[in-house]
Amino acid sequence: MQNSFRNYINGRWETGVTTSTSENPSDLASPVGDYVRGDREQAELAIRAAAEAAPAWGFATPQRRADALDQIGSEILARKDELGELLAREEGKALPEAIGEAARAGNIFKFFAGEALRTAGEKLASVRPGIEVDVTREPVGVVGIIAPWNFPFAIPAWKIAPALAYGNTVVFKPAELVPACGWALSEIVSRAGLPAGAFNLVNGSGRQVGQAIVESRLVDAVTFTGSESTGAQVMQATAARGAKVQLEMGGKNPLVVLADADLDQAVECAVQGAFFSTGQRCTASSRLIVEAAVHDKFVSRLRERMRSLKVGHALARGTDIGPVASRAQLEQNLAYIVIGREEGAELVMGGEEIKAPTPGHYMSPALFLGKPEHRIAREEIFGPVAVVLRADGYEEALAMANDTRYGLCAGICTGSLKHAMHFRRHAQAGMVMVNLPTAGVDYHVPFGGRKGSSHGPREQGRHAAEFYTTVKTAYTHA
Ligand code: TXE
Repeated sequence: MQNSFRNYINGRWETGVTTSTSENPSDLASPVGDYVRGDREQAELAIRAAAEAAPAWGFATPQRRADALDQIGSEILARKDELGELLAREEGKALPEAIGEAARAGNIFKFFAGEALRTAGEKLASVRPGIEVDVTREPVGVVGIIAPWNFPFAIPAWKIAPALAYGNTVVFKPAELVPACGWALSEIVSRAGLPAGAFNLVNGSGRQVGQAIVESRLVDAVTFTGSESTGAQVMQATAARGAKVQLEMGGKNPLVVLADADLDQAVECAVQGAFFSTGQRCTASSRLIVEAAVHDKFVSRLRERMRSLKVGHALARGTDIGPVASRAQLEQNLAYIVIGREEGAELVMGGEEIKAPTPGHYMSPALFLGKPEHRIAREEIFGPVAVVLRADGYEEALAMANDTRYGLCAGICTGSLKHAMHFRRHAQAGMVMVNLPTAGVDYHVPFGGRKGSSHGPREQGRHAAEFYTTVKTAYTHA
C-alpha cells in the first residue's frame, strides 16, 4: 500500500521525505493507509517540472485536452462507488453523500472536457483603417492548487479540471487529512496521456509544500480553498510577487424562514444545510433566522426531526451524519458549544461527544437559540452546530442575514414571490437559495462569494475561464 500513496512529479511516482498515516475518523483502529510527505525542495521540483511542461500542454490541441479530461471523468464516474467508499473512510462523509461527491467530480471533468473545445474569442473592427483586432484567451501557465479536506474529490476536481482544460500545468497539494483521496484522483489523472510534468501531486504540510507553491516565482496563479487565516497568508505572498490568486474561505450562511414558509420544507432545508456532511461545508446553514410568528413551531419541529438523525460510522447503512473529520475539528466544535453557553445562548439539543461501537470523532448535532451578537452566530464553526435567531419580520430577517463579514450563500424559505425576489436581489452573497438548503450546488454554474468569503474570479462553470486564462488582444495589419 505504501507504494501506492506516493507523490507524482514530472511523470513519475516518487517517495517523499517522511511517511505519515492517514486516519479513518469513523474508526481510529483501522487507518486508511500510509502516504509520503514531500518538503519544500520536492515541491520546487514539481513546480519546475510544471513550468517546463507548460509549452507542451499550453499548445496541445483542444481535442487532446478534451480527450484527456473526458477519460478522467469517465473513469471517476465508472468507479464512483469505490472512490466514494475511500472518501467516506478518509474524511468521514456518510457513504451516499461521498459517492455523490465522487460522481460530481467525474461530471466536473466531463463538463470541462467540453469547455476545452469551446474556448472562444472575439473579433472586432479596429478604430483605425486596415487593422483587425482579435481578443483571445491563453493559458496562465503554472497553476498551484491548495485544497482543503472537506470535499477531497469535488474541490480538487473543480480546480484541476479547468486548469488543464484551458492549457495550464498543475501542482496539486491536497490537505493533510485526505492524502489518499488526493492520490486516488491523481492516479487517474496520471493515466490520461498528459505530457510529463503537466500534472504533479505533492502531499505534505502547508508550511512546507503549501508555502513553496505560494512563494515560487514559477507559479503564475494560485487557487486556494481553506481557512480565512491561511487565505490571508496566501493572499499576501501572492500579491507581493504579483501572481494571480483566487481564494475561497469561510461562510456563516443564513437561512431565513418566514411565517408564510412551508414549515416541513423549511425544517428539511435547515437539517440538510446545517448538519449534513457533519456541518463541514463552507455553504452550511449555520444561522437559522426565523420570523417570530413561527419561531417556536419551527424550533419544535426541527428538534423532532433532529431526533431522527443517525450519527454513526460513515460506511454504516442508515448513517445520516458521519464523524467529525479530525480530533482538532471536534475540539473546535466542542469549544464553541462552551462559548455559546457562556455567552448566554440556550443549547436546546445535542452538542456532545458521542461514544460509538468504533473509536472515532463523533458528536451529536447541536441547536442553539441565540442572539446575533453571540460568537456562535458570527464565527464559522465548521461543524454540526446551528443557531436559531428570532426576527420580527422580513426586513429585520434580511438585515440579520446581511449582518456578517461573510457572503458566500444565503437562503430563504417563503411562499411569497415578493419576498423571494426581494431577497434574491438584496442578499449580500454570491449565491442565493429560495426554498432550498444553502448547501448543495450544481457543477456547471459559478460558485463563490462576496465580502470575506472569497477573493478573485468565480470558480466552476464557464466563469472559471476568468481565472484560468489570460486575455490577449492582437492587432493585425495586412
Ligand atoms: O485549514 P487550512 P484547516 C476552516 C474551518 C476549519 C479551519 C481549519 O473553520 O476548522 O479552516 O482547517 C494548506 N501556505 N476551513 O487547518 O489550514 C493546508 O495544508 C500555503 C473552511 O484544514 O486553511 C491545506 O491544504 N498553504 C474551509 C489548505 O491550506 C497552507 C475548508 C487548507 O488548510 C498553509 C477548510 C500555508 N502557510 C477549512 N497553511 C471552507 N470554508 O470550505 C496551510 N496550508
